[in-house]
Amino acid sequence: AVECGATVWLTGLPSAGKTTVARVLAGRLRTEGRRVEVLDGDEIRRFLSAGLGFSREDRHTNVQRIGLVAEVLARNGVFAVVPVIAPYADSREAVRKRHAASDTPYVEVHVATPVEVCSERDVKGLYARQAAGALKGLTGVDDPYEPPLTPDVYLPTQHQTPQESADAVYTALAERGLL
Ligand code: GGZ
Repeated sequence: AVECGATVWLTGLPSAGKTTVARVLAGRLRTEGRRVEVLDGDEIRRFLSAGLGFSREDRHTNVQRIGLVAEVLARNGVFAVVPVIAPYADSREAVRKRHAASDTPYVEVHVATPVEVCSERDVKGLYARQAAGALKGLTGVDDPYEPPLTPDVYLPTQHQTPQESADAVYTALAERGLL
């Protein structure tokens, strides 16, 4: 029998804290002996999704590719933690459906940091570049972000520490019987 895995998808705006929460969660799961892979959007875009841009179509393709990798890992007992924007509801729904079809657990986490807080944090300087006119099509500013209407976990990170956010996800995994 294969050990239980799951895909944990952290969707949210740039600088919402997706990667930070993913790392804290991954650390806790590893400490407890779980196998974990963090599939970071940034890294994936350099390899698996090299050549894709930020059009609606390219973002959809990117999300489907990452979804497939996560599903394969999760099906084989790994916790695939995915801090990727995934701005379109239908893209996320397609990933969820593929998981359901193979009976693979899928947990959607909305890293729901308000855009004002994200642009204040601006970890990568994207909001500043957009404001300066050097970047067009920034998610949440001049490109769409369709928030999940019924996420499995909702994280208002502006009121939480990264540890508290990660713990909320961990608790949701436990409540789903995935740990
Ligand atoms: C959103 C952008 C954009 C635009 C570049 N909009 O934090 P980063 O900066 O280094 O990593 C982010 C990455 C987002 O890729 P994802 O694969 O998560 O996005 S999606 O699900 O929409 O495919 C961000 C950077 O790319 N980046 N330009 N215009 N993020």
